[in-house]
Amino acid sequence: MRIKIINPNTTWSMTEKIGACARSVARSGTEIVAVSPSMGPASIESHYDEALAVPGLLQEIAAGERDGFDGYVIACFGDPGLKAARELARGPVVGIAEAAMHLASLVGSSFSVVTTLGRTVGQAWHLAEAYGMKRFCANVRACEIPVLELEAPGSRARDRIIDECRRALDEDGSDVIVLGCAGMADFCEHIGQVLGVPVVDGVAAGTQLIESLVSLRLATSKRGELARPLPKPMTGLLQDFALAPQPPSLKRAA
Ligand code: 2AL
Repeated sequence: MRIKIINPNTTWSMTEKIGACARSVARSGTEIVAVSPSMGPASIESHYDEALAVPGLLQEIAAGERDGFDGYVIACFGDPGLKAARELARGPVVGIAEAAMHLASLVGSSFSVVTTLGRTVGQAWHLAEAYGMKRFCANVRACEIPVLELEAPGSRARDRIIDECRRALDEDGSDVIVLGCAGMADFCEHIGQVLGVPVVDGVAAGTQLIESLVSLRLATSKRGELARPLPKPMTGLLQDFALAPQPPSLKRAA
């Protein structure tokens, strides 16, 4: 199967890291293609960044449909554009926050999310609520490391995340950690070994969930809310986003 992992920010060093993490957990027959959009913010750590990341992300979904991908992972912890992507794609689409929270809920009594900047904490709570995961979510904590600093050699990012995880386990009453940024994926194994509790990285969780959905032939239902968007004119910078009417043969299949 062919899975497209979209890092909705435009920092390709992070995209390559995400691709390597996905490949390290994917089945032997799975092809992983990791991309960033051609336009958008370098990192996503505000509602503004998130909104502006979505058009480029949707272009990548549309290109993926033309290239015949079987499923998609949106590799940013805000799960930007998830429902729009589901409308556009024939195959399944998962976001890393929903993937990580769902898997975390299966391996403990409650989880703490440890994320980047404090200003992203509200969005993580919002997603926990929207996904029905709030009752498993003991807390959302930030280590005040900007996304792009996760990769900076002198940032001591991994140790600072471990310190925050320790505080989470001590103070929140949780027994599982969810890493709140795709840029933390390469820290997951080490942090799990140091803490001795399950640590869930959404890139790995999302990759394996998509593999499961594709192999079970479970794709987004096209019966109602998540049907393909209706064709209509789009104006200005968005004119290339206008969808063509679907030929009747495809309509029946959908
Ligand atoms: C993220 C993420 O996963 N990618 C990005 O650019 N921002 N999440 C976060 N909480 O900062």
